[in-house]
Amino acid sequence: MKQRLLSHARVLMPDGSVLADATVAVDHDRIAWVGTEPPAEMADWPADDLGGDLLTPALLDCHTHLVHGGHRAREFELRLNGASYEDIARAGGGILGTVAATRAASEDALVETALPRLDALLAEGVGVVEIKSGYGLDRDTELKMLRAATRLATLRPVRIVRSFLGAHAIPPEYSGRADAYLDEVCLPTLEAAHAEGLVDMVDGFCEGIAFSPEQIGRVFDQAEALGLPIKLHAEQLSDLGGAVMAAGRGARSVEHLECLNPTDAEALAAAGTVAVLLPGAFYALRETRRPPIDALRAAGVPMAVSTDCNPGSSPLTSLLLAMNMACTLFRLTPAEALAGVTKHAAKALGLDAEYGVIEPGRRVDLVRWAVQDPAELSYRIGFNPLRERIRGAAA
Ligand code: DI6
Ligand code: FE
Repeated sequence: MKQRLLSHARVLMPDGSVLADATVAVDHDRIAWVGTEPPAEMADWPADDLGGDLLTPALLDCHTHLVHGGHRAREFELRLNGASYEDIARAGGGILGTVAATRAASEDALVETALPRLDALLAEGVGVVEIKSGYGLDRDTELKMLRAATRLATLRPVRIVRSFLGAHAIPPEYSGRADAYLDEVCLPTLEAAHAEGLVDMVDGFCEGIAFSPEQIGRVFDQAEALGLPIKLHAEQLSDLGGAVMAAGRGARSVEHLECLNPTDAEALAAAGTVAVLLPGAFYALRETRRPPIDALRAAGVPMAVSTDCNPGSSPLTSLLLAMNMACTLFRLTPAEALAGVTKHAAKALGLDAEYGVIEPGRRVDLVRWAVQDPAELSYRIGFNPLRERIRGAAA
């Protein structure tokens, strides 16, 4: 796409309002202008009439474990019969079950099995997907996961952000020796992955069943030394103070937060850290504690929404359903849910200069929906009104 006008659109504006009968001028891969009366020098650009459809930025899924081996349907049944997620993890299942399957899979197999999940996201207008490692927990498998994630961006029209999650669980060969795992495997693997250009961000799992804030702090020291941004799974199952620790270190985002103390919201706001809400995990684990949404909102913490697509706690590949769940289960407004998969998700990934709002200078990665009101994207359940994704080619 070279120079074009996308006319007669209902354009989602950065403040969440809709500009009716609007035009977006696109110039190769950048948005050139947005408004109702195109300036004279653009008036003769070829126009596509969008017929009054809603136009939003492409959606961003800012927290996924999309690349993984195997599945955990059996564990789903165990949980339905009363076992808890933590019981299963302590018995050597859970994340470690997926570690075994991911170690056994080839890089090609990881790519092949990830593609249908990626395609499900893309079909709903997702243009950017964050993908974590963390089911290898050994050097070769962590690198294999990150290489597979990198390849996905060459196979589909998507921007992939890769997060190193070596501090996800303690592998069986280091059982009871978390610090030795960090020293001997996790930290050297992060260095090797970074040297190979495979890491965009560094993540961790700060929980009673995983790593303490002090241990995560060591991973963050290494990230800082390598100049990599940080994010953290925190306060999902227990309140260890990980979210405030990460925010204090400048984390872009902290994620889950079901057990966050409401008084911690101020610290996230002060640090400009995004709260990433993952209602799919809340739903799948039949969790009853909800993230302190009112406190986060009152403090002005930007809230993102993501699928947490993973084979255990959130086998979800619909970001539209995650938006619906964020409203129904967490009481976000539909406007908050949409901001949560656009501008706030872009901020969580450090991509807010390029993605997440329709504004001059941003990338042309837009979605045309067969709806009028942006709230319709959150309110329907299991329905995909995507008409067209509009992605600009570089000059
Ligand atoms: N939190 C999650 O929701 C996923 N990882 C994590 O740290 C769950 C991963 C899994 O159960 O496989
Ligand atoms: Fe996760």
